Amino acid sequence: MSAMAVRIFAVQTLLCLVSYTLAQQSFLQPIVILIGRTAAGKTGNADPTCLVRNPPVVRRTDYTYFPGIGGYKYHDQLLPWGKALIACEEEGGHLAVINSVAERDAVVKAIKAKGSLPECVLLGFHDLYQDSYFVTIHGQSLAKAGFSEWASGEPNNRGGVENCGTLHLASEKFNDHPCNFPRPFVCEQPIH
Ligand SMILES: [Ca+2]
Ligand SMILES: [Ca+2]
Repeated sequence: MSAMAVRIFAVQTLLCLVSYTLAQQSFLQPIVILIGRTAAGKTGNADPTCLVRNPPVVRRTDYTYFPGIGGYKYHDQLLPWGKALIACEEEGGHLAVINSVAERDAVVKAIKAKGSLPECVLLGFHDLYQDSYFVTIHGQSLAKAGFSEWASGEPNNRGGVENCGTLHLASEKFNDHPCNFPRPFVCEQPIH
């Protein structure tokens, strides 16, 4: 990267940070968009709203962070899947998506740190779009997401109503579960 490119990048980053700070005040949105467009500059490789759309993640004291994997919060409150999904979004995370064996282990550790182990926790995957085609809440197949180990005999779609994903704690593997049956859940904050 040339010295000029470095300077342009520094200015873009500064403008992004300024626009992110100003974006906390909704009445400043027009100014924020203007600064964001300026931040894109001639290179055009910065999104007009840059960091406003991708604000720096603020670490929360109620999440447990695992370097290089993510941050997790175990909620022992029982909620149906759809409400758990919203609860995670409202605290700035998402219903946990397991992307590796290491991440599964991190989630289990975060749950165990809270004391007694539940039978299962709700996770961010489902087959609500198409029966038996499980996808994450980000629309990826489980294989593409990076973890697709099912507990023995699962997914079994018992009663024809098991469309939401859980982690079964005895096996530390996946199970399909009725979406409307309240269970504890784990939220994830994707931070590295
Ligand atoms: Ca994840
Ligand atoms: Ca099942």
